[in-house]
Amino acid sequence: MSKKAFITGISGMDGYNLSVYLLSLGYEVHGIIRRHSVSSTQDVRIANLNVTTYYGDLLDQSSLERLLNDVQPDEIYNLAAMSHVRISFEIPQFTCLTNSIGVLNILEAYRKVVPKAKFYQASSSEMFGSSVDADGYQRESTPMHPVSPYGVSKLFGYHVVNVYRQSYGLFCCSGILFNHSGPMRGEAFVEAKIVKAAVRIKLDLDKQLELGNIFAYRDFGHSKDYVKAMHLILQQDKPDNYVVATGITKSINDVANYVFEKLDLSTVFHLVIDPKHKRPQELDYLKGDSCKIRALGWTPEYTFESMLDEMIAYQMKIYGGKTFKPEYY
Ligand code: G4F
Repeated sequence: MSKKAFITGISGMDGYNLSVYLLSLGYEVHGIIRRHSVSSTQDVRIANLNVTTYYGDLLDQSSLERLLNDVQPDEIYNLAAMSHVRISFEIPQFTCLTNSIGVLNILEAYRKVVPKAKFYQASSSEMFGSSVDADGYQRESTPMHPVSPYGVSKLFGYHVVNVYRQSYGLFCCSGILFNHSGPMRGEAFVEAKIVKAAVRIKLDLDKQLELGNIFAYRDFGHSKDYVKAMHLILQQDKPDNYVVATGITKSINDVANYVFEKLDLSTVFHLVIDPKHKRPQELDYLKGDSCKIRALGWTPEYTFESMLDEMIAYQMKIYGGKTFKPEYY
């Protein structure tokens, strides 16, 4: 009989890529979608996948319990979140409710209804905040000092998963994922914003790109590689937490220069710095040491360059081919 997966946040980039991966492994895939008023854009990524979706919400305990009881999943992937760091400064309470209490809600539903299942929590490198080990890396043992409401909210989720593992013997784990992207990435995130703008400038559809702080460093991987890590984490004999990263760090300026040069453009003529895109407090530097998960056999297939090349090609197809798809957000 095929294994069953239950994914919160199934309509996001990782939800899409994880669904594709699990379907390729023969899983039956179920997931929840949060209802919002523009229903046409709600499941745009996953509309053509053979997955079963339901309305649900991390803040609606009753729907979580009912659906877990109906589906009886073998694996639960909690990917749902308010995932935008700058916006978490604007809606801190909603962010914390969803990313902290929401995790507690689904853990409680899991504990009560399907405690034999395995549980994956999407933890984030944003939890490290201003903390870096002396050798310039962040790893599982690095102290966490978040610098945003988002980082704090994710840290709660991370700790409560540890508490439920230790207190109740549940198979619940965190993947501490560093920035990851790909063609399905929402354009509110910087690398996707850069690629879309550069392609539009190249095609004379736009003139300039506005960015905030271009001197922050991030460790960028590809979502397709990172969803394989999520699955691998749940295939182990013992539950544990793992950093998932490439170990290579690039500034946002590096991203912009790579993308613009790839299109024979220059940031000198098209890039404008606008303080409105800056955060009240910035996380300056991320570089992950993923030795622990690499010891299980995980290794990323994409490089920084091949990931951005794929994203450029995807946007070129959308705008160059004049086949406008609904925009992701
Ligand atoms: O693309 P970003 O918004 O991603 P950020 O804040 O690193 O968060 C992402 O990665 C986390 C993992 O570390 C995830 F947990 C989280 O959900 C999300 O996927 O910003 C990246 C950097 C920041 O330093 C930001 O200040 O780019 C800088 N930046 C400069 N101009 C900009 C812009 N970011 C955005 N979104 N938009 C700009 O115009």
